[in-house]
Amino acid sequence: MSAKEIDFQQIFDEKIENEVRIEPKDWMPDAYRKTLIRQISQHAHSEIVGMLPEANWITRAPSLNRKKILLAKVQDEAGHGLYLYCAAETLGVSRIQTLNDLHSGKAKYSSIFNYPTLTWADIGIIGWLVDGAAILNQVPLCRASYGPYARAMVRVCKEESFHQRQGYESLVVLSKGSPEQKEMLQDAMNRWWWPTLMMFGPKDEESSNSDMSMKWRIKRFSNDELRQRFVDISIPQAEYLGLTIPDPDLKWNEETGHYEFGEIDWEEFWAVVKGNGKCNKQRVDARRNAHEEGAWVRDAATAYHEKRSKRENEQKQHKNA
Ligand code: BYC
Repeated sequence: MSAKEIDFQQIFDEKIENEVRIEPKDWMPDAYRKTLIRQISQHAHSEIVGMLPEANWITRAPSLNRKKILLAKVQDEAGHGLYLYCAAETLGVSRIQTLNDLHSGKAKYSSIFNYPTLTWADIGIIGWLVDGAAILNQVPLCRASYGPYARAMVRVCKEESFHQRQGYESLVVLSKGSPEQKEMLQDAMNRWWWPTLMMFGPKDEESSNSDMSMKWRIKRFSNDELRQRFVDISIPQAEYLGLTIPDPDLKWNEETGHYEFGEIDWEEFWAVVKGNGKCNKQRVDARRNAHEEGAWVRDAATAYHEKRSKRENEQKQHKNA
């Protein structure tokens, strides 16, 4: 490192220490930039791919009101993806490069979206559990050291809170319904509980990025801490819905004040992360097709922009003449 770089490093370290946000034009270590691009782009892809399992139910929502709510929610997720792609761009990576990585299957996105949505109860469960897990993970990210990421998270979290509530509310209705509706709800719980716990990432001792991300104050809590918090919050909510948790090892520990829960199937987690989940191929194909089918919109927008710039330049030249 040159003397100049050592100075920059010191300024950077002091900012992190004093909770001063790092902004796009500030000097930052390459590894910090790289890990932010990695996490923010994965996060953006998760939002966009995450639209697919729910969009699958827009045409089949059981009432006009549920359809409106679901449409609004799925549209919010698109917005989250766009804020996050913009935040990644501030770090010097182009949108097309990021998207190409998703379409080629190189980029990761949250494992949870590689599971199918088989019944209407799955949609409520996604709102309650998946958005609930996302909130727990994302609220601390509102204090992430990188300004554009932290600011994007503030708005995202407000919307996630509505998503979580609409999901839980729809499940309360099902939980008071017919025996078939109750059975459908329990079946959804059985299929989504464990994949939701996997959303928080590998256990702490296997989390390769955590140490540095905590040091840089991108992450504030470890994967296991957030997972435990999620379990503690969700069990009473599940009990209110009359649900059984699909975990025979689950028990309350009076001494620690936390629930103890069974071992996650890490083989399944890594298989899904590596592209071998039930819907990985379907999800990436759907995104790639959507991108290809949207080419004419991008071409039209570019042509319009060029035409407008040309006209503006001509008008300027005319004025100056
Ligand atoms: N799935 O060292 P670790 C939403 C990877 S969308 C796949 O602990 P880190 C919603 C990890 O990337 C919200 N991969 O990593 C949308 C790493 O691989 P690389 C999604 C996972 O980054 C629509 C390796 O495993 N939320 O709410 O310190 C509808 C080792 O992990 C997963 C976010 O994206 C996983 N679950 O911690 C409804 C939050 N977990 O990159 C809802 C932002 C880990 O080294 N991200 N991996 O090759 C984060 O907070 C962190 O990146 C994580 C992982 C906690 C997820």
